Amino acid sequence: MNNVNNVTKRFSCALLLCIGLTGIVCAQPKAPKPFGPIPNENQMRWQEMEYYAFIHYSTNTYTDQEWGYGDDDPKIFNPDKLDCRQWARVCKEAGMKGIILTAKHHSGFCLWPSKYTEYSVKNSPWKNGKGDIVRDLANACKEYGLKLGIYLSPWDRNYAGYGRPEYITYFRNQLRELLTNYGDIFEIWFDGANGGSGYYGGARETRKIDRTTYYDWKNTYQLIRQLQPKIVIWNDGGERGDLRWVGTEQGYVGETNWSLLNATGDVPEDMLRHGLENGDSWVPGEVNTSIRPGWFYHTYEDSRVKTLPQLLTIYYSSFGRNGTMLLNFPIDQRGMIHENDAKASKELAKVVKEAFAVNLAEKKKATASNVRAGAKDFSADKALDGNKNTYWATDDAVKTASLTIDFGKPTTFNRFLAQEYIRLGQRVKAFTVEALVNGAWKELARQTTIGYKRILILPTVTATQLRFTITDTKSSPIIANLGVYNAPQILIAPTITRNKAGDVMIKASDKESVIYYTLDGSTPTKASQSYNAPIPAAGKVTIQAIAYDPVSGKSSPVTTEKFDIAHKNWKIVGTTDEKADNLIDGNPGSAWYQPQREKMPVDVVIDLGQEENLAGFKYLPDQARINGVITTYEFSVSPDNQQWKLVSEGEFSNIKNNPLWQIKTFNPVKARYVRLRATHNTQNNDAAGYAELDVLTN
Ligand code: FUL
Repeated sequence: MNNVNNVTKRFSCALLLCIGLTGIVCAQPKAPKPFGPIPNENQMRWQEMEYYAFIHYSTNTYTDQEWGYGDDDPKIFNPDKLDCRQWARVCKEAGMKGIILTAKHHSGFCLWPSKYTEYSVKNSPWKNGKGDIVRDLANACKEYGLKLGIYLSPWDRNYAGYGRPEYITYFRNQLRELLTNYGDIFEIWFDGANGGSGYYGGARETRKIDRTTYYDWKNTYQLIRQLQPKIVIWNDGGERGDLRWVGTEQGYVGETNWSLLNATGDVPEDMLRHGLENGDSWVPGEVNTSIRPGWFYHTYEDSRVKTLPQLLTIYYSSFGRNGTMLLNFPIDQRGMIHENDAKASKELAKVVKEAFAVNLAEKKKATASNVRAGAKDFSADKALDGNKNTYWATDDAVKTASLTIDFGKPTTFNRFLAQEYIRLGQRVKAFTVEALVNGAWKELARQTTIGYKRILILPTVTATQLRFTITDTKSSPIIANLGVYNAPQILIAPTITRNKAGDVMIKASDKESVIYYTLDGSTPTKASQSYNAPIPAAGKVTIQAIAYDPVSGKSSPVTTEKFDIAHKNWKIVGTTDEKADNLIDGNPGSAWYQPQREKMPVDVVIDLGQEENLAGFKYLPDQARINGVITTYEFSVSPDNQQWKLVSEGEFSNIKNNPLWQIKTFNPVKARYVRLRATHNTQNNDAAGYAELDVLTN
């Protein structure tokens, strides 16, 4: 019936057009009008890039830090194999479209020989001070057909005048250098970390600024747009840019994701995550995350590179949810992207290519409950023609509509992709996906927004038809593209934990696979020991495990966990709260908070039960909540819980945005008691919380 309607409409349109040509008055082509805010050309070009790289590289790479203080000698910046062409090659092979480089991170060290400071590559031994990494990368990007973006930290912990008006002149001079000397820049990135302790030309003090006013962003933006009219501005600071942060560095944006915000006013975390349905401006989300736990390179993270399933999850949770994916590579001390990172990103590209190789819906028979009347063809098959500039549109008054794809034969699939024609606004508020299985409709998904691109992971089904129904929309829906795919199954690496008693538990994420493990450092295979019950492992131990699917013969990536001494005889001193054991129970999912009456500084003391040869400690903040996250600390040890010796103090850099394991090492010392003193937290109040606290022994 729908088909008949479509044919009749198309026929009458053609007829009207013909009459029009012969001179009789006829209806003009009736294309839908834009609804609400729409992207500008720069935002559109950026959105279509979908996937691009971040590169973090600075003096931090040579000091094992996440945030340089601004006082490190430029001489430590001495790579022996720095190769921007290798960076570009890896990014190209990963399927990325551009690279954003930390030209200057918070330490103030510049990767280009800025005229305005001595704190740059020009005073490093690399190329005898004659090098320019921004230049080398701009050239490499050109060679590999990639776009170049720049991260210029507004916070500068080296510059003597930071916090005073003179710094704004300095900052703009640097912007001018970067935006005039290196060709087209597609994106400029202004991080939100602003003001705090630093070297500041030797003053070594804490400088506070008001990030909404200090940088006079309005005039800075004007300068940027004048120098680079095609740029998009990312700003997590005081002034709304063209793009927004999604409120987390863990690699996801909300399932409901509007590309809208209001031009002014506060943006709480929840709004960063989901956008604002009725916002007055187009401010789409960019999902930034690192391929490793940290943004900068640390050798101890060589085994912590995100696994394929983790990267795939990020893929589906970023541009599968109307965002773009900005994946970071930390450059290692040689000046290269580490081979583990290159391998992981290449694997992701391969799997994504396989998953989306065949669109099972392309050019299949499509029927719609409503097709817009007009001279142009807005019929259902425009959503299946593989052309993102044509679309299925309905009459203006339509609030619900469905499009049915007839595969012509039973077809197996597990992915659904939809794209709105966002040049005319983001409209769809809710939709469902159903499959016709053995003659009955079965609901596979009930979801909210679509936007530029939405991809759903569905349970695998075999069906003859798929029905996509828009159940609610701000204005009549306009769908540019639909896709249906059958992605190969990917086995997820198991998780390994050890409880307080010293028993190791290994868990697969599915029920079908078998777990194999090793304790001797060798790579597990299906010939290794199979896991059936907790493994007693009280001392230092390295466990590696895989999940193996006997049906396909496929294995998951390997999970490696290194455990130090067991916590069996450990006790939290000075509290009767049983929950305090949560911080030494080996379960990152449980946490303990100091009682409310405690004021900073707040101590936690552990009795290790016997003297140990200590060489470091590890702190993991609560993974479920954002309060009680310690930022500065003092760590002391004692033989008797009386005489204390301070062995490490400092900051847990970037812990607010990236609340991961914080690892600190110190010169080996023998002791039975350890004390972590929290001196500040991310919220500047007295809360101190811990998911885990652990020690490293020599
Ligand atoms: C954060 C910074 O403080 C980190 O060091 C990193 O550059 C990340 C991309 O943004 O907020």
